[in-house]
Amino acid sequence: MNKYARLSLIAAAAMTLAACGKQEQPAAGAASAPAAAAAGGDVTVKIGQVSPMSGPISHLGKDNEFGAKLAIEDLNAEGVEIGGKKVKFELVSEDDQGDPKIGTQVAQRLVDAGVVGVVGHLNSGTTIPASKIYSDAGLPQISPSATNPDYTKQGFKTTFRVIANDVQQGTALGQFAADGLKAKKVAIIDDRTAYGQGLADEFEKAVKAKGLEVVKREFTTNTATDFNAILTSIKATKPDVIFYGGMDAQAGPLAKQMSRLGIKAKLMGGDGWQTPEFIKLAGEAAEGQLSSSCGVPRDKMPGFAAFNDKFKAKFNTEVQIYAPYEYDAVRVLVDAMKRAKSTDPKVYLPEVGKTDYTGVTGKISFDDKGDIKNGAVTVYQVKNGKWEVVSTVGGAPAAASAAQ
Ligand code: ABU
Repeated sequence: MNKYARLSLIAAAAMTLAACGKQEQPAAGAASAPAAAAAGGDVTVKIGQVSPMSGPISHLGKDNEFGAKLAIEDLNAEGVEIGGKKVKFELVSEDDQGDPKIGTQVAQRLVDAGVVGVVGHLNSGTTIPASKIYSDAGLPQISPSATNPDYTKQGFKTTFRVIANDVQQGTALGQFAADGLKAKKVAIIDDRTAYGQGLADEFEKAVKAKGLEVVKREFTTNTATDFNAILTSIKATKPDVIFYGGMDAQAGPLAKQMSRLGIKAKLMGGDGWQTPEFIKLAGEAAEGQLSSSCGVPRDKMPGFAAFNDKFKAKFNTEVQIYAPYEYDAVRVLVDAMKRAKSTDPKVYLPEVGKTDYTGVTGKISFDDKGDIKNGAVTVYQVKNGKWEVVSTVGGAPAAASAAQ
């Protein structure tokens, strides 16, 4: 084939592509979506989501992914127009296994895949290292669940979260241990992750500020299942409260083993185990235990009832914890694209910081670091096999009452 014949073939191929009327959003830093749209037809825009969809907390990773899937499905059903062109959203989902190293690998994969924004990761321990990769690529990142304060303290313009952080959560829990439970002595265990250790540190500061005695500080790992040695040494110190900074996969067996050892102290912790899975894993030992979530109670969320109905119908399972926040995080990205009239991350990133959006979980706006403004923390207790609201701090009017 001569040079002119080859050129004709290339030109014909290019015309065929244009006639298809559908173009993929280019990778970050490449031509913008409106430029693609100007060539004619709809634009397909990729949004990334990352969570641990395998391993001990895969139930939470899938919960996050389901939230994102629902948001993408709703947006596509509604029909979104950005910069005068119809946009179809596509979810690119990655499993980071809750491992910081894999977290950075999949973050790079999402950048290479040409996503225009990322919702995730789930764990603080993966979210923080991955955030450098997204920042370098200029991609907005919204975590629906990572609560370690360091995530938004790095000076990146790309980091956001739609829930309260662990300074707020640890302080609320510490104050509740002192004022709500009237505890005098506490023991603290954490799983040595960025989240578990960070939250335990904040809790320790808060209880010490209230004059409580920390009788023991122990640690385990986020894959451990046997806590008997730790609990036996703690039992001798007779604490009123044992605080566990970590996830439900450990908190469930921990509660069970406390019960078997005859430990009467209340088990307390944060959002990592304020889940139906904790109750399933702990069985009868869940009764009376307390943990918090970083948000208002579900009956105070403007869109939870409708979201919950859709979620159950589509996925045939109950919401664990972060799915509604994940849903909102996807919609916050798209809301910013609409206001910027562009799906190009360079163009719409500044609009993410100016968000003023009411979603399923409530009102979302960000401070200058990317933390949610007026984030709430709600303390729950297991009563008759179900999580019941005990009190809420911030975000919504407080409704404090002491747990029994
Ligand atoms: N916020 C609890 C679970 C996720 C994390 O921060 O590691």
